Amino acid sequence: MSNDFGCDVAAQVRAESGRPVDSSTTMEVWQGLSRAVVSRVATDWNRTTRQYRAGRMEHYFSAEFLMGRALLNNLSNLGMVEQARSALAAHGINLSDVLDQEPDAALGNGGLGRLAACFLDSCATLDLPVDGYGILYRYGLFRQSFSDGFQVEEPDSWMEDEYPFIIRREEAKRVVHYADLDVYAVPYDMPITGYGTKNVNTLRLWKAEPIREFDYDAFNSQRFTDAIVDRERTMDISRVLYPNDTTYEGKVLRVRQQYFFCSASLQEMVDNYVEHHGANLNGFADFNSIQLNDTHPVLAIPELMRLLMDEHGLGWDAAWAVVRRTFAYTNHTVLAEALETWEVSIFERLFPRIVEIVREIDRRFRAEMAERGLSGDLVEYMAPVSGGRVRMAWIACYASYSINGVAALHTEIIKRETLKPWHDLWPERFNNKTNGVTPRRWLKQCNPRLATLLDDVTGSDAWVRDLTVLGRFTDDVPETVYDRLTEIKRANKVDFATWVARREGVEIDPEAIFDVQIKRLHEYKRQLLNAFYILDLYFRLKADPELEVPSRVFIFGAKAAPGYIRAKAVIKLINSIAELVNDDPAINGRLKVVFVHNYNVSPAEHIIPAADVSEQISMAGKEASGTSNMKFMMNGALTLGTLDGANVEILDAVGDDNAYIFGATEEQLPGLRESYDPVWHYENVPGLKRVLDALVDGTLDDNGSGWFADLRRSLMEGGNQADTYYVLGDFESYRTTKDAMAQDYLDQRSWARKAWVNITRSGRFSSDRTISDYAENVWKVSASPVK
Ligand code: 26W
Repeated sequence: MSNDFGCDVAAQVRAESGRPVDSSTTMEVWQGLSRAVVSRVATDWNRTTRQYRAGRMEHYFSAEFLMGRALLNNLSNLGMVEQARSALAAHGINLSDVLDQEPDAALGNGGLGRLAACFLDSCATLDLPVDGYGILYRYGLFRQSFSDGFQVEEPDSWMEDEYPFIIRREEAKRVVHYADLDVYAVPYDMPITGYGTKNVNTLRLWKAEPIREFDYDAFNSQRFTDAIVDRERTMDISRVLYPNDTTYEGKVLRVRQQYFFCSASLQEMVDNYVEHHGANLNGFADFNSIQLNDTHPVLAIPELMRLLMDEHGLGWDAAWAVVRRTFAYTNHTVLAEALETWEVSIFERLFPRIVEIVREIDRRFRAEMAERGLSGDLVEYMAPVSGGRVRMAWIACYASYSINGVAALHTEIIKRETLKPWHDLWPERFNNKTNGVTPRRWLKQCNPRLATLLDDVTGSDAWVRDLTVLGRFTDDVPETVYDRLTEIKRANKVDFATWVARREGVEIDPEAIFDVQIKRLHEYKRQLLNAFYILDLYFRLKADPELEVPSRVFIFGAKAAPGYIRAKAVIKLINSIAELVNDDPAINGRLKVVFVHNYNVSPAEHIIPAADVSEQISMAGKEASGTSNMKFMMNGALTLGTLDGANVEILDAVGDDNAYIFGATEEQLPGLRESYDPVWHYENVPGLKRVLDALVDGTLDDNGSGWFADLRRSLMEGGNQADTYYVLGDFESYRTTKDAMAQDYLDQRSWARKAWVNITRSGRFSSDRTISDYAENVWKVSASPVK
């Protein structure tokens, strides 16, 4: 290996494998290269940490960080991709083969966890003193495979081999106390590099470990199981990520997890405060603020009260004054079934002191509201504790100085409905922070061809740190740019076709329209609507083989929560449609359906650059923001969507001519629902009857599960209560719009222009914009570049 870095890498690989590089496995090369990268950032990381700790900091508390792969991200941020490539090439090793060895760190369910990861990237890039805090799950989100088209889940042991990007900090461990158990919280730190900066931020993930290795007495008395029970109970705490997004379950282990990382993180923050600013904790909020990523970390509120009062001698009022200036809360969903409330009895069993504090918060809240003259009913509705349950969102609203939604429409809905009484009381606490995504991972790294075009058109790579730069190049670009854009998309589609053939065993034609829906499987996201369109198009083609429609490839990626049967039924349905359509000789490849199994961050990096159509088709009012919509836009896919979440703002950015909007609006829906008759739609909307009947007439096989009949029933039975998410109601509008979109695709030049508008107007959906807004208006932190 020729250069310095090459020598580092070779040394690390040899240390890893005990063999020369040429005789090491690709996995060992990945390990060695990754270690060489960590070694490169060590000094800057340490400097950044020390500098941040002396000043004001923001702390991002999140039960989920969906980080994906780290190696390419770090190489790219450090400007070392080419060095790495040539270092490996000297040994005849291909960099991309090595990158492919890396497991995804899937410590999140979906949007909320990936948002946290994009935010960390932006904070580091903007030199902001922000650290992330979460849990080092031994098992990330389950691995998904299909058996007869049914989803099968397996554990995701992503760290079983060594993982060089996370460093154990033995010396910084803390004790977390439960009524029935004391455990160690051991921090594992991940360096978060930024693009083109020396700052290296930290993601601190806590792992639960037993204080006593095991009970030696029990072991000696031959009671082997007894000897290890407590040990296993402790390890359980950080063992596995709960795979439920959007549906709340009051599992004891989940609340243990939540308290675990909140307590450990706060202990560290308080100790750091004392070290730098002395033992008087009244000034804590001058140097610290905490963003609560949904309600999962809300236990931090009573826990900070406890630390301030019980361990640092503050009285209630002084402690509450600190708390009120420390926390900011982000809401990520309006779905009622996602609101976390815990039985008081669970709290009592785990942490009696926290219950005392929560009850006192409740008592004072009630007194305060009575004094303000609120009605008894309203006070009861808003109370932190009521009907034997603790309500996490209410505690968050009461204690936080800032409450935000994640897209303009979403923020309006939480002000008007979900959190209305809180908005009535304290409108000044509410603000919007429309989500964003990092253009480093979601453009530069995943779509290098497009990145080169943008470098060429704009004359530099400044857009990587300031995506709004692209906005200056929307108009008046030479026509050749559109030709290059078309070629790039085409090349990405060819690459993707190869990837899909290898991974899923399906042949797809790069000439076809690649139409993509990738997100968690949920009824409100309406993958079913998409499936119905495909089935309908199939029947139309069967009925009229001469029908002139552009070839399509429909691509899905989605995991269903293991207990969410109806979501699993949709997966089975799409797989059944794929089986029906893909091999039908009469269709002759004009329609293909691919369900990419085990959808995750790195598959997304292959899929998105190859997409033509971005499906964002949730029932209006239900998708808080969406973030894949932004990733697609950045990569030149056009949105086919409802006026929901951030789609509204995407439409505003690109204009009516450059997006395809359909369906009932959030405003119209309540009126429409009053007289909604799904059966009328079934009988009268062209195509619907044929599609719905195919669920039960033997056209599609659900292997005797009865799931397809249940899907059909859920849409048709129960009067205007049926079809909660208005699938049949929006079908006609969806079909018309999607048909028109496909026709438009045939004019490749005009399509490329639309794609170009989308790319160049995506600047406001960079997470850098979101984070700058949080930093300035909520966190009050400013850039702190290390020298
Ligand atoms: C209690 C179980 C549970 C777990 C996770 C309830 C709710 C959640 C999350 C709030 C679900 C989630 O990921 N929400 C998504 O957040 C994204 C980032 O803000 C948004 O873009 C998505 O629209 C929203 O669904």
